[in-house]
Amino acid sequence: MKDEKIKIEKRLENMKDFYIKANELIDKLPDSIPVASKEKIKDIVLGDEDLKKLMEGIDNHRPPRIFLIGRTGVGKSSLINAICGTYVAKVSDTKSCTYSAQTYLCKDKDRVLMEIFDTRGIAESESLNDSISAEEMLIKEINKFSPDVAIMMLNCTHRDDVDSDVKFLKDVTKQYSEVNHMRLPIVVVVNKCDEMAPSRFKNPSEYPLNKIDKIKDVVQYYKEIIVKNGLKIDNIIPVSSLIDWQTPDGIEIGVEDIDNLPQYDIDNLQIAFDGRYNIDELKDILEEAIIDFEAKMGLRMAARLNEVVMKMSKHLNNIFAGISATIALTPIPVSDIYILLIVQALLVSLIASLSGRDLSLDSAKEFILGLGGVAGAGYVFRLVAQQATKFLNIFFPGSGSAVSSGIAAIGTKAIGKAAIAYYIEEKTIDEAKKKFEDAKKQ
Ligand SMILES: Nc1nc2c(ncn2[C@@H]2O[C@H](COP(=O)(O)OP(=O)(O)OP(=O)(O)O)[C@@H](O)[C@H]2O)c(=O)[nH]1
Ligand SMILES: [Mg+2]
Repeated sequence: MKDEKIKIEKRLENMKDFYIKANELIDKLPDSIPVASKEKIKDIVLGDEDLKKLMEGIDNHRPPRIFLIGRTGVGKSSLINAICGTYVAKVSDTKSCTYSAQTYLCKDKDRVLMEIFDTRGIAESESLNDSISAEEMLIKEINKFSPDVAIMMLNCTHRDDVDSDVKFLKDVTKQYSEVNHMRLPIVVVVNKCDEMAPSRFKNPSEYPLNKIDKIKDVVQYYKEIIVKNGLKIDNIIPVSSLIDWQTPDGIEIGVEDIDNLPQYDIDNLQIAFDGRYNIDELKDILEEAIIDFEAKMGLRMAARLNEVVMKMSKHLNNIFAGISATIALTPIPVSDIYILLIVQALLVSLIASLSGRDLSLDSAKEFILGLGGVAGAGYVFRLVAQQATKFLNIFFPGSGSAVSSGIAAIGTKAIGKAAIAYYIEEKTIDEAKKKFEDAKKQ
């Protein structure tokens, strides 16, 4: 597991190294491309803010700070495990706060995955007789913690009175935006869906329709309360955090006994039964909701490292589709088609670098031309502005002499998809070609 993580991080570094080299690579392009065009490519590709941020995110990610609010036993700790996909150690933070709240770091071995501010909610706050000051104190602590997102956890099977917590969150968001000059994203999670009747169906793929309908009703019920109280939320989602754990030697163990295990067993706990429902969807929602880019990347690194390469390559593909559209709109002293090819070659090389390979721009161009069925890389080098329309017809049949930004974006995306299939998913070149054709048709 740990080796796998190191490998993934190496692949990300590899991509970043290629990106850093891109400047030089563009300079080294054949002299038939005017310097002005090379500069243009650099401006557009290397000046692209999203791309810059993506690359920076590889180094500059930080554990997201999550403010969890929910009654005792609703499954806050379980949710964190479900999101991380491992049994995460909770390391108490010394700067801990009031009796009704606690901050801790979630760690997987030596990696800090997330910072959590965990509170049982205002209704369970111990100094109810002095609730105003308790509430104020809590809000102060929350602001000090400065969360990237708040998760409000509710129970699917008992419809608790949540009015007070909803009102409390409303106060929290009000003060948060005064302090931070931005909105606190809120995601509402309705947990323990597996326990909804018929509760014998624990495997999400086997949830019968009547169970799903009942879950929907509960979500609707909570939604109405939230709306009625005027709390603005980003999203609400029903989930199950159910994971049964086993030790490396295959003995199933209840969560309440885990802390008594030898440290080795705790570090190497495995999933015996995975009853997680909607957790991937929740990760998407959280990633969407978190505004700070470094925290967003941190969540991605914490929650879906094994999917990070795929996510990154898709992200790259979207960015380059945008870049291609920009190029098609920009007057460039040499036909934009050749420029597009170079940009697309950069994309292919970056995707290949994410797979751990070093692919030169020339080889990337060969790959692209291979998709179009043009044999031989030599063709590429002879390809100059005058021949561009021939090239155009390979990729964008019948599109005439100028490429519209829409077509440029679609073409680049199709090439990116083929590169992802071939380099990341290790499909055959024929399958990659098919991806390319399908994407173009779409
Ligand atoms: N069936 C089922 N059990 C769950 C789920 N989530 C949590 N549990 C169980 O509910 C119990 C409480 O879960 P915790 O994650 O400790 O709840 P918590 O909100 O962190 O509780 P406190 O830390 O005491 O506030 C544990 O026995 C969990 O195994 C779920 O989605 N489905
Ligand atoms: Mg807990």
